[in-house]
Amino acid sequence: SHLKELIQGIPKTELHLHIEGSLEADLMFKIARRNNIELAYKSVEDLKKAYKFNNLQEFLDLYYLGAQVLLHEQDFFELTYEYLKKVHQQNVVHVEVFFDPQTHIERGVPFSVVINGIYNALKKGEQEYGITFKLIMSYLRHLSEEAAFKTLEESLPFKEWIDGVGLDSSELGNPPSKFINVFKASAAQGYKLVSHAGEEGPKEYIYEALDLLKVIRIDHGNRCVDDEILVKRLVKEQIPLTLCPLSNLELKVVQKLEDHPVAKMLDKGILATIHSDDPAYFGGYMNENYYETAKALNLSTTQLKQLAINGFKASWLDQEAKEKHI
Ligand code: ES4
Ligand code: ZN
Repeated sequence: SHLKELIQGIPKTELHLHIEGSLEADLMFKIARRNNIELAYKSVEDLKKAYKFNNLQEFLDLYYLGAQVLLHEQDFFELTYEYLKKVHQQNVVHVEVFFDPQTHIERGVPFSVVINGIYNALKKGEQEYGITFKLIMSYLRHLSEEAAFKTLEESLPFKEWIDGVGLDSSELGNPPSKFINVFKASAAQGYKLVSHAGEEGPKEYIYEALDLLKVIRIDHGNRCVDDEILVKRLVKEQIPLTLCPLSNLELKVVQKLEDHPVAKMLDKGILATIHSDDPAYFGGYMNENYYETAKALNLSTTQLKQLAINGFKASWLDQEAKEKHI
């Protein structure tokens, strides 16, 4: 269709992608077999039938289960390289990838195994496809700040490979304020700061991420629309919001895509961008997120191009690289 070709033709950035959330069911089975791990599901079809979520936690339970097949450097490499192969076909030219070290460290997989596999694949993707990248280590907010501090410590031998830190996992009951000290320490190590906020949690968590954690970008941030003063601030400071429409739909953050706030946010002047979060679980990579959102909200060509331009503006590419696309 015309719309699909238009979206395909736009160079895009992926700024909100959990690499563990790009583990497709067939690759999960392949790696499980290789590692002699028994999955709780008989087949790929069986597993995919379980991909029905009423909220964030129901998804996270399955996402952490799936990640248990990842044991060796090769597994993390394959996961990441398969992802890059896929988005190269979608005209994604720059990625900023989250990984969750604690999900793996807690199972006895060393930090070095996780990051070597991911980083080597990102390097290969850059050489083979020209996809530039940044890497963001995300702390799990359902765990303690002390656990996040241990993770920060373990990351330091690899700090030249890590561009920033984030905060993800179960939002309700785990406000940004729980992580003030570890974010401060992370910034002192030269890491850039981002945080999930206002996905399921209230707008107050967006304020906390900005004022207490000092993040430079908000992941999701849907709930800002509840607060005119917050919206004005996001516009004035041009704080990017990395939105994930299909994720929001699958996790019931919105009841239908027609209710998604992205068009209103663009109208207000918010630096909103569209990304895929956990594409293997939510049924779409970048192009599918753009396409379904465009259809539901009747987005214009100008709005679609604006979303992609916003992606470059919101990225951590240097000014010269950004200007080729904005
Ligand atoms: C996540 Cl959709 C979402 N929200 C919060 N944390 C996450 N980790 C992976 N996907
Ligand atoms: Zn996310």
